[in-house]
Amino acid sequence: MPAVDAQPGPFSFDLDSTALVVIDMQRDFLLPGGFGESLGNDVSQLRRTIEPLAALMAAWRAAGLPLIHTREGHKPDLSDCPPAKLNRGAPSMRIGDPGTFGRILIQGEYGHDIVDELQPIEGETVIDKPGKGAFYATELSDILEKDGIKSLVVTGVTTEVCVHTTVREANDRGYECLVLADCVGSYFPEFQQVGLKMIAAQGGIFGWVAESPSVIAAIQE
Ligand code: C5J
Repeated sequence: MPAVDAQPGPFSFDLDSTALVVIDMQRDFLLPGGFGESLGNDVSQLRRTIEPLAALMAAWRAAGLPLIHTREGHKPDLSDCPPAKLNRGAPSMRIGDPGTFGRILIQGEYGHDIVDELQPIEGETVIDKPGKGAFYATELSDILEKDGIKSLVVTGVTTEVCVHTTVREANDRGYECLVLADCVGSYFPEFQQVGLKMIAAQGGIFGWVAESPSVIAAIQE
């Protein structure tokens, strides 16, 4: 069973029951000139994850292991977006409004899709989720159960929002979660730092935190 150096201690995982989850690496969040940047965010804080994540995904695919992508977004008629979510953010820059890359966070729009560098390949699962967590109102639980998955290697954006929510949801459902510090990103450096600390604190209250090169080495052994 491979093991990687992690906080708060080594993380061991079984290659037959571990999936890589790549959360919301979407153009609306990551592209310069897009929705994320238009809200005043520094997208370079997220874009630094692209290169290590591409390397991890290549190694993961080469090892023939399951890879699941998620995309946060809504139907064009917004019927799956509750007012409590829709009414957030700057007026005229809300979900469904026209943005640089199409209607913001709407399924089928250019901005809703995953950045070119990390596009899914044939056979990989893509989960469209209306919430922050990847389990809420999606088929993720069923897919993991069907495939006998027990552990998740969690990556993507943003650390304190959709990554954290998904890890917490996964924890409550009995999954062991390893979060990769170099493959998750926040627009806010302080949230990145504290978000990662919160996962591994108290003996790993939500899971483990490591760096992607140690996972790549472990699966190539
Ligand atoms: C946000 C996400 N930050 N994917 N979404 O609204 O974290």
